[in-house]
Amino acid sequence: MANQTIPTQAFAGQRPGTSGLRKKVTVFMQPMYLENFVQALLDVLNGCRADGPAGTALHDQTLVLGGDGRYHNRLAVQTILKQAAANGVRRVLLGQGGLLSTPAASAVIRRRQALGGIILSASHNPGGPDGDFGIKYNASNGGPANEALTEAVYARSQNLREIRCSDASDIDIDTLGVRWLDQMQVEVIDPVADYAAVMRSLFDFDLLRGMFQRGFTLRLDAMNAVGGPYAKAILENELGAPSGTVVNALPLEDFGGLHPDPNPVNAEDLIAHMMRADAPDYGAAMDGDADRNMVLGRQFIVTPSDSLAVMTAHARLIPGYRDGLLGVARSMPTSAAVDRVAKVLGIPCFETPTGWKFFGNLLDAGRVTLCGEESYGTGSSHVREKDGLWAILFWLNLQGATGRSVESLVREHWHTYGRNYYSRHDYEGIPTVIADALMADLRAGLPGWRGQAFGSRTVTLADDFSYADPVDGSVSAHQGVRLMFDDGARVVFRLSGTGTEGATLRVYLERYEADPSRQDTPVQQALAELAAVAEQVAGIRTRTGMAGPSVAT
Ligand code: G16
Repeated sequence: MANQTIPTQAFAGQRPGTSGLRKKVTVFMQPMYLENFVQALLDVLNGCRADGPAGTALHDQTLVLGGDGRYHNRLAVQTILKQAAANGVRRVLLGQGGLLSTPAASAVIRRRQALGGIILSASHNPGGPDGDFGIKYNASNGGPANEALTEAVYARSQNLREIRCSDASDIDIDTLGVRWLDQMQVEVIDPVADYAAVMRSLFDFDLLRGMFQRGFTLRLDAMNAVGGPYAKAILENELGAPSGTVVNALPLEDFGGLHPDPNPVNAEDLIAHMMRADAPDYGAAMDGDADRNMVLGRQFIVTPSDSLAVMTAHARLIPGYRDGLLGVARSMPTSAAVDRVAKVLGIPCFETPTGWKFFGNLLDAGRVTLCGEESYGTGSSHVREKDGLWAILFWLNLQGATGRSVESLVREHWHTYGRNYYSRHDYEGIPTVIADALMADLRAGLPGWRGQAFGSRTVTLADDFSYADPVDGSVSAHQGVRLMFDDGARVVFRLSGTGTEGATLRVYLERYEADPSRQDTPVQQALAELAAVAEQVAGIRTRTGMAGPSVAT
């Protein structure tokens, strides 16, 4: 078989966002669209500059490849394999059937000491021919590539004139074992094995087995996504949870029409089960690529920010964290609930921009052990991605170790540390020009807000969040407009970096309540005043014509 050199032209807009390049499937299916991005990536990994000649750095390297199984995944895998072969990659470790959850890909990269991995996923975005597709690169630490690398790939993509691709036939990606694509070795691996080994090293599997033996009940909704096989293998096959504990467990190319985003809006079936009088003890869900999680108790929903705080407070009860935590990190829009725990524990707490990639340096430098985000993501130093099933097992282990329910763990937490009422309001599908103008006006108005009163609250800080990475010194500016008030409340505005249609404005609302007798107000009611401030400051309804947020979680 021969390597072909095929002329191409650059596509505009191939700049990776919060987590890789995400576009409509129809965009990715344009001839050469995927190929261009992959060539740009392989060129950069091969040591090329934006417009320099091809290098050879990949010739003795291993890459990991797999995705969440959404529509276009299998085709993309074959294309990428042929491009990798023609660009001199020595070996590819491929998840069987082209499947690897995002945290499992991270685990494989780390355990097998690969150069990095290509992950095919648009995460929680809907799939199918009319849905979304995505591709991202994770580096040798197992974590999302940093901005320097993604910018280099973008620059290269804009200068691309040709791609290199093998004209070999498609290979069998469904049978475990080693095969060859030209000079490149492809090893089709069990997508679960490495990941399961990591979980075994962190949690008390005997304790968990005993819980299920004694009749503990769990409903885990895998949302017809890639997490299903992982959850079945670990919970049902290894820990003895009854068959049927994991529902929607078969990964489907269109997620069975579900929106695989584990939040109270999109996981409505799980919420309905957990609100019933005969609800299971514990409920949980994962997203399209199994890196997000939502945890619930009977008639009780845990917010991601509270989840991170509770996990931090009790981490020593989990075998993998019995020596304590080095520190914790949260993204800026995530509530400050975990900050209070870190203070009591006497450990550092870092505030980073949105995007898991910002946690990588802190984890690599040994400055933090747990990380979390308001967007239903929690993780630890065991991999370099957020990890849905890990978080679900952590909460299971926590319930087993304390003998307490999810609700009682959270309520006790509020009692001890106070409650950070928290909500995110999303305004989806706004025309980009309107969203950009709204943010530009907010930024322009920043100097005038300090000292301004809104009802009983006064603004003490108004800024556009900027992050200086404490490890490598790199600065990421314009990460979100913040209004902080004298009572600790805040309103944050930013545009999503993961959408594929128009713009999504995210408004994050938070206020603190120390008094246990006032910790039971419905969340939207508790935050109504702050929502009104956000509207007053940004004029969202007038500008967008929307009567309210499309999603409030
Ligand atoms: C990605 C990132 C997360 C981020 C989330 C939302 O998650 O990895 O760090 O919090 O997007 O980002 P945005 O607010 O910009 O839409 P995932 O699960 O989509 O990969």
